[in-house]
Amino acid sequence: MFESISNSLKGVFNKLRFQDDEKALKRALDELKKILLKSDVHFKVVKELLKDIEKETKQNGIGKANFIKSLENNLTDILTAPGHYGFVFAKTPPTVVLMVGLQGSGKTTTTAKLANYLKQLKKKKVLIVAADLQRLAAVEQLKQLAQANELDLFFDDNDTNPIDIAKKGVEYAKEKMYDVVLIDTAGRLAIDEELMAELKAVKNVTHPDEIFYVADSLTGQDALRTAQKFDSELDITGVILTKFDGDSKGGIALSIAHQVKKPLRFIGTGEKIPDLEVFVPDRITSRILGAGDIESLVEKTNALIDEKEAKKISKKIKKGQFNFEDFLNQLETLKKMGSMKSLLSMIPGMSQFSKQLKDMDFENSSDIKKIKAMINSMTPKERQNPDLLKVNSRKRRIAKGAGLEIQDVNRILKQFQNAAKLAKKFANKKGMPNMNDLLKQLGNMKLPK
Ligand SMILES: Nc1nc2c(ncn2[C@@H]2O[C@H](COP(=O)(O)OP(=O)(O)O)[C@@H](O)[C@H]2O)c(=O)[nH]1
Ligand SMILES: [Mg+2]
Repeated sequence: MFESISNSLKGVFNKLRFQDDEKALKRALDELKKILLKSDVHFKVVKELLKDIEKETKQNGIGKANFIKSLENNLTDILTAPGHYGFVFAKTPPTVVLMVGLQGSGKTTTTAKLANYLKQLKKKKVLIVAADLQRLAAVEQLKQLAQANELDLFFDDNDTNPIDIAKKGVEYAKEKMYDVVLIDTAGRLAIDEELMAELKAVKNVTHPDEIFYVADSLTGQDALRTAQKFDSELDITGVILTKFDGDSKGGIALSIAHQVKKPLRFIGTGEKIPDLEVFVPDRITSRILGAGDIESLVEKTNALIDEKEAKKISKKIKKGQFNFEDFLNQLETLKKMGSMKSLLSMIPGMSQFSKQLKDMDFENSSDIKKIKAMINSMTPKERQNPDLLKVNSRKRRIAKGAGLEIQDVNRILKQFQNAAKLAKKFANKKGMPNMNDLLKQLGNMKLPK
């Protein structure tokens, strides 16, 4: 995500002392310029940014703190294009959203992600309309996504006209009192007249409240040019950047906001359905500067953790009754939250770790597999009462059942005790589930490479 930009910025900041001279400022600005250009930030944006930072830093006094403050303000300014942020609902439902972009940019995946986000987090009734009839497998892909994630889908296998289907989809949504309709449209490998004509026709019959342009952030400056073209043809109302989890250099977010002057609304941070984040300019700046983004983390955690369940767990933790069954449930929740990397980058100071933990996969991590095997070999009583496991004969039986060595069992038990202890300490301080400590604890486990 923003790790590479954020890590390189540390080098820039270190070029400046608390109070410094113009020479040092110049060195820092030169370095900043190199990093921004390397991170895919458009040269016009870089030029403007450097000019403003130089001026402001000189005005406020050359030094590290003023330099960082000025960079922070200017980044946020650039990222704040006029328009809506996050998802905005129309005054009269349904809110109609057209999803447009090139083929492979992530439209279909993002449509499902957005539907899931609106359903789970905003508790809305959401309909997806399958209006991409270009690619044979497109409707099938949506059917699978919809089924796997319990999302409502409108499709018509007997109709080959996408404009018709889009229209019928919106009518159906009105009739069935949906809050939101997301229309997935066809893309092409490159912009062509036919595609634009089709999209304009879909726009004319559906009267969308929003047109989201979905861009693959890995395509760098190309994404910028295409966004401008889609905007001039269709007057888009927002941009969604996908594949921010990949080697995307991050600068494309700044370039699009600055050059297209349309707000970024969401970013896609992984292939899984929960891997979607609301784009909030100052939070993103904070992440670019390596300061983390606690608000987004809390939002994401809250969306997936059932409040009642969370309270129950907190109570148990406080009383020291946290058991293996709870532990297994917590792991399942973590799994649902999507990629570890995107979560870690939101925690202040943890962005460095995210590189190492990039491919951590809760389902397939060998340690998690061992823990699950071990818990599965326990009797229900043992799961609920970890104290029983102090008995060696029980440990031997569990090790045998799970195909583990007794050392493995001892190590995992120790980790579990530590996690429970830490959680208890934290729970007594304040309510919020103890992600930071839990992650640290998990970080002590041997993670898959
Ligand atoms: N890593 C990653 N992959 C993504 C993301 N969004 C989409 N993809 C992948 O990109 C590919 C194309 O996505 P798709 O939704 O079919 O694109 P469409 O042709 O625009 O509908 C698929 O393999 C998706 O899994 C993302 O945010 N991160
Ligand atoms: Mg598609």
